[in-house]
Amino acid sequence: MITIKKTFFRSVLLFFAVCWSVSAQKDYKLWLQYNKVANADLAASYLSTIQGIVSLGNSGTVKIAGAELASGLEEMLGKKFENKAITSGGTIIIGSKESLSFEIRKEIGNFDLINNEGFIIKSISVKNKKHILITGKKDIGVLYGVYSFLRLIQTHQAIKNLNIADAPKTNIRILNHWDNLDRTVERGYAGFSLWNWQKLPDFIDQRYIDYARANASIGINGTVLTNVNANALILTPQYLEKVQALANVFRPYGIKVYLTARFSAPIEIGGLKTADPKDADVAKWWQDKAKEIYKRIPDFGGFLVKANSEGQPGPQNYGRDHVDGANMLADAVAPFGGVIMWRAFVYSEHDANDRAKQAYAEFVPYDGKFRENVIVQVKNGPIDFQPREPFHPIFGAMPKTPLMMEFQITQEYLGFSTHLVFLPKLFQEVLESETYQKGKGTTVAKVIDGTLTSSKLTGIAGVSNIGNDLNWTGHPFAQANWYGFGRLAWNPYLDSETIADEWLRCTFSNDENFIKPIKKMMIESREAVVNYMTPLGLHHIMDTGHHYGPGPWVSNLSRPEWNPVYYHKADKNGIGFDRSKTGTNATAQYAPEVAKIFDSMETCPESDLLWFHHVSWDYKLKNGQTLWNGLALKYQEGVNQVKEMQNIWNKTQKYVDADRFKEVQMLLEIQYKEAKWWRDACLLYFQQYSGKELPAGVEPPKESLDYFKSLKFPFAPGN
Ligand code: BDP
Repeated sequence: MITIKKTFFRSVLLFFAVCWSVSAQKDYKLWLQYNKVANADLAASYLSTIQGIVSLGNSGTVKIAGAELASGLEEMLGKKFENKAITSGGTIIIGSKESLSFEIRKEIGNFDLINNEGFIIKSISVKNKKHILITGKKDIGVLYGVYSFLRLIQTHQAIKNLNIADAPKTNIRILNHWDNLDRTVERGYAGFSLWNWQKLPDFIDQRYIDYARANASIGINGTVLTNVNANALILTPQYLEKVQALANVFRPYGIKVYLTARFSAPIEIGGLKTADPKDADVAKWWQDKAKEIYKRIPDFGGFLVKANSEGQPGPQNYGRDHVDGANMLADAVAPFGGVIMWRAFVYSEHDANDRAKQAYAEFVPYDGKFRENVIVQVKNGPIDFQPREPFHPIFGAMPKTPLMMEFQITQEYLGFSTHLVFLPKLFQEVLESETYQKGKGTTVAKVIDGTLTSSKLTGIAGVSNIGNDLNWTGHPFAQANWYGFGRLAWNPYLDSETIADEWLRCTFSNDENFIKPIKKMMIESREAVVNYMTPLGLHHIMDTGHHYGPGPWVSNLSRPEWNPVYYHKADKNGIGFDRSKTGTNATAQYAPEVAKIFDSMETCPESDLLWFHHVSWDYKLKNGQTLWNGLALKYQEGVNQVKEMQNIWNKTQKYVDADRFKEVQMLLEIQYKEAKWWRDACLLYFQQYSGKELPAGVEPPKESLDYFKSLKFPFAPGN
């Protein structure tokens, strides 16, 4: 009896252990699930086309490409694919231009359709035998081509008569990790930093390799390992040795390592008395530091710098300006091909001007003054990664300077990793915005991909949402934001719906009954968050410091522009920040065509209304509602949208593994609760000023304003 019980108990344990590991693997595998192709006809057609693999070339990158192809195909088609000779037919030939025989190369003809990172996938015929060729000018193109080919099968597309040429439209496609050396992550909601500094350089966690795979599969080619609020210690030999180990792991995946440079490092770790960029010893110190780094890491990408911003040191500490600082560092890395990504996220407590205007005011006069290897990194909007902001006016105003986009993938202001919000929708909105820099059609995307300026240095950065959580990003759907960021960095003209479609098929299922409703849910999720947090152009009304939950009442912070009351300006006359020409005239920082639209309440899109205008509570919105009623109804709409997301998700159980189904279900429940929290807290607070009743259709709050104000979150993550 006892043995039976024991055996039973053991098998139950084993059962759970197996279940756990299967689902844990699913979460962990991101969009690289490589699910078996269940449709027999489709699988048969793939199998009839593919007989084997021919791998040309010996580099680490081509070896990885071959291994990825073999294992991906095996998982999806249930068959091992041997290395074959070209003579046998039906092979997938992988190799860079150089590795191809003349006979095969001439099948491609023109390699100039692609750049050095691009790829070509083509059905070809050699001696009357059919093959699929995956090639590029360089090995990295071959790897990107392999991931793209695997994605065709992941998304159940035909692989007959292929003729695809694709290449990235930006050079620097990079994740910015705000990771500290103690492994906490600033604004990180998915656990601790991946970088285990204590065990590096000798212990190479499998996660580093899987991180590189995931990034390479979407074309990300750079990673800034450390927080913009930088620690100079990363530049000491003790840490550089560890950075070198990571760079060695990432290199064959085409990923360059970058670091943040603390401007005062020459003092802190160099023993100098100053960090003045015009001081010869300081410049020499950075030159030597660059030499030291490049000796270890010959393809080191360069530095990302946050200077004279939110208390970080910078050239202004010595009476110099951003150009002096950036150019001094640029000169240090230039001999090695390095770049400086200099951030334009600046605003000062000593400047009484509207915060939204400060970065433009400071940086635009520097246009054309930076060295060739400097790229200015600009946040998507003029304030700070809000659920919605109009595009940053700098994008239309520095034609002689390479500008790179900075998006935030981690959801600092968008509900952390408990809220489902599909960010590519937000990214797309920004990229499609018309700057009118050179008339109609000159969108933000055209500024940053260099079409407009023919800039050679182009890029898109995303503040990473990755941590050491089992599923990398905290929320299973936050993986889609990492994925979508990478896809948009590769091609800023991609549609977010296409991205959602791809991601869902690669991550969950190809079943249309699943794809259709869930895609719709993802696409609408962004507007839902805007509606229940900051509708009609409201912004920065999150609670203090951690930015978790509503705090429109906060007014006691030392710097005025850190207080939500600064941004919403609610009073008995109305609500909103007058940035039109009757107010701070921030609209004048845009091209006249854009300024004109934003300037008038009639033409300003209602989604940005309170960003640009202080509007009376009785103002009539386009739908005929008064502003107060319209605002309240928007908050309610956001809550309803989350309820609808729950309804949609609850119907998908049969298409999703049990664990991910449950995880998302629980997270949506949190999101629903918090959407109501946002609605109730904000409406109760603003009601003090409007003095009006909630309109019909808005659920009355169950708690008092004092209750919402009393909520404290001393250990909110990421702070
Ligand atoms: C703000 C974050 C802060 C960052 C800063 C930045 O709250 O943690 O350091 O941006 O981008 O949004 O430098």
